[in-house]
Amino acid sequence: MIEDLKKQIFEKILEYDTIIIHRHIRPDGDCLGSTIGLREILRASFPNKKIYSVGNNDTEYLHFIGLEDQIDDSLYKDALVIIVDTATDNRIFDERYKLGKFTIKIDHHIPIQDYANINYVRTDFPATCAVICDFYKTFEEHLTLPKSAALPLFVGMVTDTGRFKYRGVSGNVMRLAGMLLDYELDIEDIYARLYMKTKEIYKLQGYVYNKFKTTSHGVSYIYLSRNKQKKFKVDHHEAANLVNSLDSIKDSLIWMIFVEQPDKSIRVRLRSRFIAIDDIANQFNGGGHAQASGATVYSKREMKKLIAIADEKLRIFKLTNKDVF
Ligand SMILES: [Mn+2]
Repeated sequence: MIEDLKKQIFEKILEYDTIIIHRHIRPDGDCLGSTIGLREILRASFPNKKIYSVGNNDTEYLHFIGLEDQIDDSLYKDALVIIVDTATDNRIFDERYKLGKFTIKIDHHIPIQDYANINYVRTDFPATCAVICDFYKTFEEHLTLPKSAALPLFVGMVTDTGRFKYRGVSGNVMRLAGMLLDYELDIEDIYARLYMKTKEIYKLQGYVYNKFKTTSHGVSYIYLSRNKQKKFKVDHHEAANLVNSLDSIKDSLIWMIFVEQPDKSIRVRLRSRFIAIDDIANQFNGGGHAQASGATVYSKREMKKLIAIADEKLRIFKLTNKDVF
């Protein structure tokens, strides 16, 4: 089945002279890494085809892996469109993917929507970049992987695996990453570029470290109002990323950040180890993964309720799991 799908995709790539790669809105490292990585493989392998990776280059910190292309609508006529790293069609950037003649989805998220003509989804891989590398390995004899592809693909693997830290990282994934490192990528340079933070974020992080609270059974949390965000000159997206600052507190198995939004609602990011919290997120207009979820509450009172539910969950968990803290 998997081998079959790969073969079908390869045949479509051979068949079309114009190939246009799309991705999701608000792209991260894996998203841009897989679009640019795939583009560079295809360009190096098929110099006579027209290959584009469509985007507006709005993610500055990732410009070092390569830039996206701005193309004319007319190119879509008779084009093959490949959409990477995108689970649902409402998240595809941009609408013009519909103008293509044939569409292929390549992804690693839980498949909730088959929006393309061929849908190739590998939830066994932790990053779409790994899916692309695996595809390359399968057709190695017919494809070329240049250094300009190795860099974006490696970056995508690093970012989507939390620097090779998540469970989805298998021996196979490490071998694929190793294949990319063999291009003599400068790993220190890459990490330095990816994990730079502004001094404003550092200051706010200091505030989070000083002011976070912990409930009696170990839920650590912090609330960041609009005023605080303004005071520290940090926007609400950046503020929400600070949830990770609370990730390794002994005896605190659940941690969360509450960030007041411009519309006054409160965005919640929930994280945990050893215990699932997606059920809590589901009760508060959210959802996600077992140990990384998001939710929204609309008042301080609702926020307290959410914290109380998490605390109670930990109380019960700790009764039966005495040695995992
Ligand atoms: Mn991804």
